[in-house]
Amino acid sequence: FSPRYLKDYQVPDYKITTVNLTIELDDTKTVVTNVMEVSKVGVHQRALTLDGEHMQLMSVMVNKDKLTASQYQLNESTLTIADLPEQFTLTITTQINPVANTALEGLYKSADVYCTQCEAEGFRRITYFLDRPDVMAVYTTKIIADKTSFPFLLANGNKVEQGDLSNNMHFVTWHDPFPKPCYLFALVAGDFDLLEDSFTTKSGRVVKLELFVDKGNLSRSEHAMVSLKKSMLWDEQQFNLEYDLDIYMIVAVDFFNMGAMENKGLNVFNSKFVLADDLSATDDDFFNVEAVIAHEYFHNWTGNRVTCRDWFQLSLKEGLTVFRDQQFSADMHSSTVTRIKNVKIVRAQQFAEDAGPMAHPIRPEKVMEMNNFYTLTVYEKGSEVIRMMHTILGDDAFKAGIKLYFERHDGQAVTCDDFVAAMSDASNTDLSQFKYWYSQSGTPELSVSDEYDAKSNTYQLTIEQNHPETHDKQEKHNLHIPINVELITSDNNLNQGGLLHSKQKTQTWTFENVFTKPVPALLGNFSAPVKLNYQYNDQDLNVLMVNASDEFNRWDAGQKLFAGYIKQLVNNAELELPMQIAEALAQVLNSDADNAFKAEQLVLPSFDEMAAAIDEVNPGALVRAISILKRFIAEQLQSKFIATYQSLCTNEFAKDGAAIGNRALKNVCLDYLALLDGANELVLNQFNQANNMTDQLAAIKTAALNDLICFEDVMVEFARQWQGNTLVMDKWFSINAMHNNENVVQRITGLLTHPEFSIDNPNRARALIGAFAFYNSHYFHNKDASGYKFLFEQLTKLNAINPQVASRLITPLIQFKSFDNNHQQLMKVELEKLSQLDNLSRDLLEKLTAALQ
Ligand code: HT7
Ligand code: ZN
Repeated sequence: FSPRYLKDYQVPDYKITTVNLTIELDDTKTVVTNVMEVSKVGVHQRALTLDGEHMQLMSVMVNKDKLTASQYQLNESTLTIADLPEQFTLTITTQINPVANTALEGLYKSADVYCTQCEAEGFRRITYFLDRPDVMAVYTTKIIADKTSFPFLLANGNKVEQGDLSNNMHFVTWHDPFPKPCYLFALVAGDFDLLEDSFTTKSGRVVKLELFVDKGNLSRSEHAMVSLKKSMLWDEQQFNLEYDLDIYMIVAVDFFNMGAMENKGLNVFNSKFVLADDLSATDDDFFNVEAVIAHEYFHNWTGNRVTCRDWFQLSLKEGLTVFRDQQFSADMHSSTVTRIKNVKIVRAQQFAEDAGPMAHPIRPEKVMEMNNFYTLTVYEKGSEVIRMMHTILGDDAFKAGIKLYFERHDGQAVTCDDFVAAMSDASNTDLSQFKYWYSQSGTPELSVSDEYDAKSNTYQLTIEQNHPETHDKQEKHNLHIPINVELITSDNNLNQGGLLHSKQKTQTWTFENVFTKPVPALLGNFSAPVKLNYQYNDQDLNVLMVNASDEFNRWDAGQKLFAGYIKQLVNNAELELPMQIAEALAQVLNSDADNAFKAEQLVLPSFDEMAAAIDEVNPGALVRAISILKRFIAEQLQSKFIATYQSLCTNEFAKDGAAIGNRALKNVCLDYLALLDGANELVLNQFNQANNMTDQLAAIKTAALNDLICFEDVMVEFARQWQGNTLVMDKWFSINAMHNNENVVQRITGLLTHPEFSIDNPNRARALIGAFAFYNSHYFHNKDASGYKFLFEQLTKLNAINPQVASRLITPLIQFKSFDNNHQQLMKVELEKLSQLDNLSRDLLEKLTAALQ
């Protein structure tokens, strides 16, 4: 397992222009016949080396000649053929075993559905191929299978032929006219319910929309279809991008490694991001379904029409597409609340990744297992980098840049440099320093100081950039960092600020005509993915919470106020808390902001956000600090929380923005009230009265996090009500894993044998094992190491079953450096044990090597 380097990129020696696949589906002996038109790139005598693994090679033919074993070289992962002509037809037949494929990469069969997942390097498990994104071909795919079990046979592009064969078999042939890399190839075969609709594009073409779901789930697929149509319209309106094929298909499957996959014309989705109805899905579920549908749809241009030259460029498509889906969500919902959700992910999780052993730039330079680089850094920080360009250039110039990017590169496989060049050329802006964001890992830190001179009425802001060392020991440069600044005074009569461009180690900006000392609201709307240090006092933060004109800044000031006290409480649990905190929140509750925003303002920074901001965290002390602050607020504002809670209890269920905001605020009140007398009754009552999943889930979650007496009863009742509904039962497994009780490891160990649990299914594994390791910070980090040991045992199994899932779930263990020495040692013991496994997958090996070095 040796790493690959960006610097070693070379254009391929051969190109493959057409691929004709015939796939005869069978549980254990699927036969794939792959007829390719191949030609040399340039004049050379080099051999052709194709990628291929986990398959049986049946035959190789060059033009009409069948090769003997001595005419090619075959090893574990490649097939090499020498002495080839300039241009030839290569026919390769392979046999694969979809049922045995528990890794869910390539072609697999689970829950009676044949399905493929080829990104990043799964196509090489279907046939021998140049499995790299810069080899783009036109595909024709013929699928043959039993007609009764698999009435639907789907692949990319348009259906061109279908017919019956002997022995109850049938076939369908698909042709995709757009040249594509093999990672966008897809095939699905199964029996589904089908939701049909259509969309008329701005140029008047009618596109058929087809959504395939498990039988009986049609009523839960409406929201996904509506979301798709909204996405298609938004992309036309915002970016002038129109869909290109005659049909767009989405299939929801139960076994899937990630959220969804943007295969050309045939998206495959984890059913979690398709199915939603009023009773079984939360408001967050509805939001996420819409966002993921949009994300995959937007890939049709940013990813499919223009793709990546190599996998180091992954952020070219992912960062840009995340930015696009975030803008879409912001337009469909509250833009501030959407932005807050994005920022929380960056601060809590991406910052932790940047500080951990797998720190990498958004364009990594070294990769052992590509699946390990579908990271928060590539996706979320990548999106922040695109957002910064949008901030620096402005909306019009940014859109002109996107237009130029497509004019230059439609149909090509390109690099992040090509993208930035289009942005720079279209806007006439020098982005050369900005480009370091692509090559530099780590979270920059800004130290801000200021000086007010009452005599000259001037105010000076000085910003210093620091770039802490990262695990990859990269040399660091100063970056071009856009910093939104708003100067606020307590009488709110100052309207100054704007976008500062920090480019040097230290820079000072002077503001004139400032008649009272202002409070600076810095990094408005989180204008750059950085940590910021400025010595605010409580009064400053109060001024910002009330007077900042930007809602995001008001929220952020509150978060800073809370974070400051949590940090102090970590070191001194006896600290006396000032009434000002409660008063600030009382103001929030009394304000006329919308309830979704108020809810965000009331939520304290999470364990992960705080852990990313503190050195050598003692997890127990951090959990305790957060709960002390929370209890203090609950006690001080009890009557207000009760009044607000009661005012928001309604018998009617609605799904508009206001109703969603009401539920969010109500459940934040419940979360505080759960710490006080009467909690059990309140939670039980909400559970019994709930007419929607948001409220029902909030009730059981509150019972779990506060270990309320009603916990067991509500969990039994919930499971009775929802047994058989796998997506809802996943929520139940997660709540079990979050139980704030010393017996939680015993509880989840027992659940591993629950009839509805199966470690083979990634959603189940994430729901139970992942929720414990990621969200039960208290008991995962228990001093007796029982949490770490539990994770070790599950990873041992997952390593053999599904390395991709194992590799995601190891994250909380490899980030041991952010914890105190005691916990670090305990975590390392488990990592050492894992590194001794005989059959260690490349996925885990890469992470363990980085963590233990
Ligand atoms: N482009 C996709 C990334 C992906 C993936 C999806 C499903 C299963 C395995 C996968 N490996 C990589 C998803 C996306 O970003 O849209
Ligand atoms: Zn994506």
